[in-house]
Amino acid sequence: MSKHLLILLLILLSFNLFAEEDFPELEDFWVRAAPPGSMMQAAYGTLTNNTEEDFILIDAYSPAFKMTELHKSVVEDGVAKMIHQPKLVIKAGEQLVFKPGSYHVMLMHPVIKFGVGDSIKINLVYKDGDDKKVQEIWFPIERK
Ligand SMILES: [Cu+2]
Repeated sequence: MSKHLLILLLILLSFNLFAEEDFPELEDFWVRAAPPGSMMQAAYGTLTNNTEEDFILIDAYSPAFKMTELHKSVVEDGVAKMIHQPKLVIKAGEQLVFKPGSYHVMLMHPVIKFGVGDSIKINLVYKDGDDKKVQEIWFPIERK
């Protein structure tokens, strides 16, 4: 096999590997900075599904927190509450927006110290048939 053909095959193979790891695109993602000692923080961002398949977000976890959950903030009878979301479907071509007062990734009980200017890794877990697939994202800590 010629060297050029080998390189071409490697390039094609790597494109193929990337194709298998298609995920919704995440934009404007951030974690709201919290005062020291805070037990809860939230992550926000917009997930856009530019793929041909539907995505089902079922969980999230972060090495920086003991507990992570997918939540939605709602107001019921004038009372604000957060409801655990066991499954969020992002259909092909659609978006899921995590923003204050709505969907968010709830981050509870930090295990390391961090602040504005740092980034923390959050893994988004999608259902994949009987299996799961994980999208790793580094979220910047921001004050806004
Ligand atoms: Cu919450």
